[in-house]
Amino acid sequence: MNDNIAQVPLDFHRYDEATMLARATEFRMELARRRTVRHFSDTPVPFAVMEQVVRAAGTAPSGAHKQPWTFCVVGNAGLKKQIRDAAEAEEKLNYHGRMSAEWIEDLKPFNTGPDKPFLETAPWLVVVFRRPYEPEPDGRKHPNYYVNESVGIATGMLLAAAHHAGLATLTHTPSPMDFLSKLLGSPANERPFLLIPMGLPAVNATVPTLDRKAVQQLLVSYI
Ligand code: IYR
Repeated sequence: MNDNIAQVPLDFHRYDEATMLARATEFRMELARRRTVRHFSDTPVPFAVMEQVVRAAGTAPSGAHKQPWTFCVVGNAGLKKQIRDAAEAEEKLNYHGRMSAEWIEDLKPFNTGPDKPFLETAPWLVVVFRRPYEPEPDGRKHPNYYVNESVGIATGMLLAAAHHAGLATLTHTPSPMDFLSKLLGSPANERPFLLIPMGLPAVNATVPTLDRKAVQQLLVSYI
């Protein structure tokens, strides 16, 4: 045991087996209703909700508990427009040459393209940053560990928290994403990881029919 750091009693809820199964099933069914949404309403969502959702993401485990993430929540209309313009400029190059024919073909069911109106329509854009290192006071770079894994887990928790709160999300990957660092003035040790519009779906929002892997396809068990 580590005797340098004070230990405290674990706050843990124990359930009987029936309750455990009921809770696991209920949560799975709630998550199963989450869909990536590409048509947003401009209905405002209180910042207080965003704060709770980001705090939920911040409970994620991370390498050596370095918490190598920053969540930038953008609601300012002017900034959203600048982000949209810059993202669309990159996406034009992607869709008209940088992406393979195979990739374009794989995206057909999702009706994506270089136009990204949701970057202005959604009330909030959450820019997730990964922090590969922390600057030391003497200017040295102190590395973080398992940064992609940690930020990936935190982002999954962010999406689940948003869904639970009744917010739709889109995991958007404009590429390359350097423009976000410039527009948001982020420090050198923050690198954009994902751009996630959040808000309510447009009233007429549709989503493509898609199958999820059946349990037999995604679960391998040795019991
Ligand atoms: N970044 C582009 C292309 C794109 C790529 C994948 I993989 C997607 O699942 C969806 C889109 C865009 O955002 O349009």
